[in-house]
Amino acid sequence: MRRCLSLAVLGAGKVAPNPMVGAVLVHDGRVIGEGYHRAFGGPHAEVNCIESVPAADRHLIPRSVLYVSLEPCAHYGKTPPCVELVIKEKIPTVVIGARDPFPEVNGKGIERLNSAGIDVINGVLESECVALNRRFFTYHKQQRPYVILKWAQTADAKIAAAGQERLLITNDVTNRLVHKWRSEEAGILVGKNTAIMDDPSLNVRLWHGANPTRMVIDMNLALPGDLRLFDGSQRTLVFNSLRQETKDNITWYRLNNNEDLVHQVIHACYALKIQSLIVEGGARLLQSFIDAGNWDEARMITNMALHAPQGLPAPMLPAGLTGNQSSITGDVITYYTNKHVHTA
Ligand code: AOF
Ligand code: ZN
Repeated sequence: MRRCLSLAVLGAGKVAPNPMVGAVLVHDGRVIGEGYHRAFGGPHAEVNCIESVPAADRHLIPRSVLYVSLEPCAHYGKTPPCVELVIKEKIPTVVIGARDPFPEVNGKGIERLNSAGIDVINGVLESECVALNRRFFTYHKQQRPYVILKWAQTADAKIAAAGQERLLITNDVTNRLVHKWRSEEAGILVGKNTAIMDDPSLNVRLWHGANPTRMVIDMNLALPGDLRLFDGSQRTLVFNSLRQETKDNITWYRLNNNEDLVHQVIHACYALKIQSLIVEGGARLLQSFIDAGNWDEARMITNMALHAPQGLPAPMLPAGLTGNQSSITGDVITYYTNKHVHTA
């Protein structure tokens, strides 16, 4: 199963919104086939695994054990059901990492294998298998996107200088890391003030990978149209209270002024099939996600050499949380997870 997980990860960045899945076929202690889900819309891990078995070993398939990090699918999606392939190949035993929360599968794969007389063992390295696809699991089990909060702060916990002056907190290396983070999520969100003050592009420039859908909250549509956010270069959502419309690459998405914004944004992401969200500021928007308890991870970059005594205070996580720290050329990154959130 560990090998399945290592294989699954090779699909990172290429399979979303599908999960990363790996499969290994073992005969009498020897691996005879391996595969993983390589690309969205392409063959599933099980198919690639069985196809990889050399001709000389094919006769061993009916006496082998198939390990797969996610329950084999039972539905006709972009590809036919993997359970039918397993049955056709007469594989007698299937070891599964975690049940697939996708409503079209969700236990039906296991049921189908069982009723074909195949031995099924489920839940092997389950928490690792769920953690690998935490965005996919959160989205389907909790009907909401996986939420990552990110901010950069000075040594005295300020995220901006006093006044209009722009404060560069992170260094070249941590900037790259932030772009890698962006490439890993489906959506990226900022508030109105950040959009005006920073005029951010919210794209992936310093790393290879897909751009997330960028999103801004501008309830009264007060943002100027010449911001980088509106240059049409990338799918963009404008949450507002006035307009519901899509033009070119920009969608105006109407929210209700009188209801909780965090909750509405989360709900909209679910409806739009956005499985994960990185929130990049400003402080007020980040704080409202924290106060609502609506977050899964927080990633805080601290420049230990910079101070801004009169600056804008950074968001405050709930008291008592401890994070894991790593250091990159003077910047310290602290990773927090919200313990109240369960994905399994
Ligand atoms: C598997 N093995 O390697 C993967 C699975 O549209 P499709 O046909 O690609 O189906 C996508 C769904 O299939 C996805 O939402 C998830 O439930 C499952 N993914 N299943 O047996 C795999 N990637
Ligand atoms: Zn499948």
